[in-house]
Amino acid sequence: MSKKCIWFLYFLLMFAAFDGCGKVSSGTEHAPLYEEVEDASEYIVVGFLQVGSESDWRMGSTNSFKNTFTEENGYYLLFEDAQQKQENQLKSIRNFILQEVDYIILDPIVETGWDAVLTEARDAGIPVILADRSIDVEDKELYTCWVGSDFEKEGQRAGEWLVDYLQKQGRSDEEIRIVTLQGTLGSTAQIGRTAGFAAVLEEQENWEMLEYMSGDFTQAKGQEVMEYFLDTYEEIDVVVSENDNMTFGAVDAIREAGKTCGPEGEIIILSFDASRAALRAMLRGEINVDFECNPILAPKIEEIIQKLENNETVEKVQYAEEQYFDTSMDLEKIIKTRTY
Ligand code: GYE
Repeated sequence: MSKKCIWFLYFLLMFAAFDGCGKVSSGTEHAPLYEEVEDASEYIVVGFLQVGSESDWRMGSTNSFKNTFTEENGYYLLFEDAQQKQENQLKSIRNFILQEVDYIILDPIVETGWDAVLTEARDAGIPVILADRSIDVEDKELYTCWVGSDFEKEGQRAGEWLVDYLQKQGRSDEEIRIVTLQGTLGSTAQIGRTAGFAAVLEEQENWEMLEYMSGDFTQAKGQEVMEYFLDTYEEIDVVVSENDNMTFGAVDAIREAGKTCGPEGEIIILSFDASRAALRAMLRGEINVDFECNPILAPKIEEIIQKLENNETVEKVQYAEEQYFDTSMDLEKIIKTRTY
């Protein structure tokens, strides 16, 4: 099938997805239609399945893909925002297969449930590259490679930071009560961060994890869950929040409950992502420490695609470099260098 035909098919599929009010029924954001593309065969056509737009991290990731896979760079990017629903990603992969895209880049919302659809992609001869989160499939050949973060290391680093911080505060022998705001359950970021922190927690006799609960990586749910924690537990010493946006919600809930947090407050806050907005909140004294997670993955993936185009082999797993930030650092200077 020629690329022109593919675009025509795409046009028809999108047309079929419109409901009577002229809105896209799946609620996802769609790429430009056939008529807007002069000749797609000039480009490497990449279908990217984004998780959603739930966080600052996510916006950084979206910008990274949109700025890298440009027509100027020789790409035509089909961008799908799944609004945090795996069923939307499954549908979009099947659409990409029908359109015979050259590559599929998948940021999977959760780890399980991909075997069938990725077998379809393999049968169609379309390479699948995983970005950010990973998947749990029996046959690892169903994807070409994964570029993301070592989430378990991030969680472990958070636990080790807390051991060290409490020691410096002379609180090593105190009873430490912790709650965790988890990300989307079953996502690699949640699984890894929870497991990494738990490995350190297990070794501390005086730490108690009061409860784990998911805030789905959003500010609104983060606030709701934190309100519940504050209503339920009289004493909370530490909040582990698996992303910055849930942290913003948690900080609001703490304030509304008449409590304080951060280096000078009652509750120690550990966060993940290290977005610019969170580092600003740290400057205001609301967060103690933030473990970086790098969303700028598209340039590395573009390099991989170029290698694949030249029939070169690529590494199966590639981790992004990461660090952490706390108030002992020159945050004003660091904020200026942040890109998300
Ligand atoms: O931490 C969070 C986002 O998968 C690493 O997803 C990503 C996570 C990130 O919603 O802010």
